[in-house]
Amino acid sequence: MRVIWCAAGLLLLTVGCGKPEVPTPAKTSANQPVDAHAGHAKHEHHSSEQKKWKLTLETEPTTPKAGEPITLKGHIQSQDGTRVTSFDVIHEKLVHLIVVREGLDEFAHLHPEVNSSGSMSVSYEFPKSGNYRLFVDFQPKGQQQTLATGEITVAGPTSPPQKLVANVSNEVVVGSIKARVDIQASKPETVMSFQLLDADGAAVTDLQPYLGAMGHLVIISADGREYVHAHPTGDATSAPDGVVKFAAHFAQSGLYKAWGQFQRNGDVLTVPYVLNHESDSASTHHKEH
Ligand SMILES: [Cu+2]
Repeated sequence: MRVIWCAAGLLLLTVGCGKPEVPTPAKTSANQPVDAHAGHAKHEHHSSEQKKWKLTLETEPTTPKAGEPITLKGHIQSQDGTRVTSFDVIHEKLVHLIVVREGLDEFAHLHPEVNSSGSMSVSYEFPKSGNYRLFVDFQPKGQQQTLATGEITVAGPTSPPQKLVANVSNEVVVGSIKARVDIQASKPETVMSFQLLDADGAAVTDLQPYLGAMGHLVIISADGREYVHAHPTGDATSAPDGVVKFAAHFAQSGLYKAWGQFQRNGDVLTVPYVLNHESDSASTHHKEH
């Protein structure tokens, strides 16, 4: 296992001897979270925040292979090398770990255990080979919510990254649920709304709070550089009409993939949606069908 530090503090963890296809090192601003307006002050990311965090990752076994369970471990250091050992709880968890494959066809939202020395540990099984990007969404005690990113290359049968394509229909079917996605792009924030319907078209009336909110929304740019963890507008603890709205600030135009997560009957439902964000247009209504 080779561990490489890039200038911008981006950790590349590569496995094996082959030269991995690695994205260019992040530019100064590239690792900064997108300003995410969440309706709660403490969840807002500020683009003025220039602090860098280093994420060191390792896996057991050292060579992660697609379809094989591994233990993923890591810790975070501030720019001066100080390890982050105490965290403020964000949405019931000390750290939220988002894992995506290059091309954004695979997504996982994990909650590693964190010990008193700040070591994170979680079991995971990478579904496919390829390059994965990891986002640790956390809040060092007494500071602002922030982000540390890393990368892992996973061995296994070749599985080239998929080209990201914007959804043409605003309806997404996930199991027995249909989600109708509506996007109101305006300044300063874009409102993304998910209307959840049963197989028979009736509104889902029994959504449960998931990690302290009626839903969670992660949005990542096609190149994996920008990350938003938005939360519902308002502080509602129920959504009797099956509608959950999120607000997010996009830094620039481009293709993004969003994953809305909701809980029903104790199960987490993940609704993926690819959108083309145009930051210049005052309103980009998604076409009906
Ligand atoms: Cu989480």
